[in-house]
Amino acid sequence: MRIERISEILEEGKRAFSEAADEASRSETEVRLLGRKSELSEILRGLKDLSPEEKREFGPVVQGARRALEEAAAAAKERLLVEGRDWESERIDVSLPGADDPLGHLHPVTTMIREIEDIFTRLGFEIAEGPELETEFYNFDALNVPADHPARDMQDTFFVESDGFDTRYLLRTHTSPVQVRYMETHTPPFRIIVPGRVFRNESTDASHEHTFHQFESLVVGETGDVTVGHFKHLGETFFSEFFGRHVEVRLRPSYFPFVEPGFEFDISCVLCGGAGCPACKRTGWLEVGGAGMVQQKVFEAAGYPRGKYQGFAWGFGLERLVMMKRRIPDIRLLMSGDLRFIRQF
Ligand code: YSA
Repeated sequence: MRIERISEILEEGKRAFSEAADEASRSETEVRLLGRKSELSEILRGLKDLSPEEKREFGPVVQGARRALEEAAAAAKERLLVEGRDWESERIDVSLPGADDPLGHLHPVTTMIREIEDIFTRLGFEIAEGPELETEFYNFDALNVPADHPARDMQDTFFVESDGFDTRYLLRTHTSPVQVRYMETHTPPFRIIVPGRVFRNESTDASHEHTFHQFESLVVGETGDVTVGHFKHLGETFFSEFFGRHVEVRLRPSYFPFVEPGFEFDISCVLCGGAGCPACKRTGWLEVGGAGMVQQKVFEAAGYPRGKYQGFAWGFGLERLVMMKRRIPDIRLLMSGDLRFIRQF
């Protein structure tokens, strides 16, 4: 065995690996120089037949040559991988504008609920809520709307099949049932608002939806502490803040079984300032909801003693306020799911 021959194999191998132009020739070189039938493997196998002195002399040289060739083979593989990449197709133009990933945003009704909650929270109100699937008791009976009373027809109701239950379930037609639910667990004085979704079994048009939102307000204190004057003032304060301009409130006598006296609640037209325009049908006023002083029977249904407390409540249609504020001509657009509409907000 000649040391010179091992050096020759090593030199030739290093050159062959560094000159390999593609993976096929690199791999062929690897088999030829390092494979089982290669000269180097043959020499390695022959080491066992040498004398101990010769083993000591040749062993490290042959092993070293093999390691060096394996490293040269790996380096060539790495080099060919890098050279073989199609860098042109992977080029990134960092000066190009970024991809347009559209960001979602809140629905105008949600934005408005938050705005209303903000205003009332600043005025010291608490926000309460109740179930959308309601019992006939809270939606009607507790609000002094007895069974078979014509007042029950004022709101067309989606009743839910309630066989097997003691009570009849329905989709609440207004947020007023939360009044009684809240009072059952709280003692006056308190002031709350109740924003929420309500449902009515009625045909739709530009100002009527079957599913819409109301927000209720309920303020209760000891008898004599809460008056219609407070109520009118609160309405003016809220609507002026909400529309960002001075708004007048007008109360017209009306009937709701759960209040006495009851009112229709009008505000001065926010488009013409009360002068008269098509939006207010030239009256200068816009109707926004119902209101009144809470009926003692409602207090009794909540477990309060008759005559001890006094308070007012109102229920406003939220979509109609959104329509006024955002100048939306048809309520049905809000629930249409039409992105061309929603993206404007
Ligand atoms: C009255 C007195 C109180 O002490 C408390 C609350 C109330 C309001 C009562 N609960 C109620 O629901 N009255 S209402 O049937 O006249 O509805 C109130 C408001 O909801 C309406 O003024 C209107 O703005 C809105 N609304 C009613 N039906 C609607 C609707 N909005 C859109 N689509 C409908 N179908």
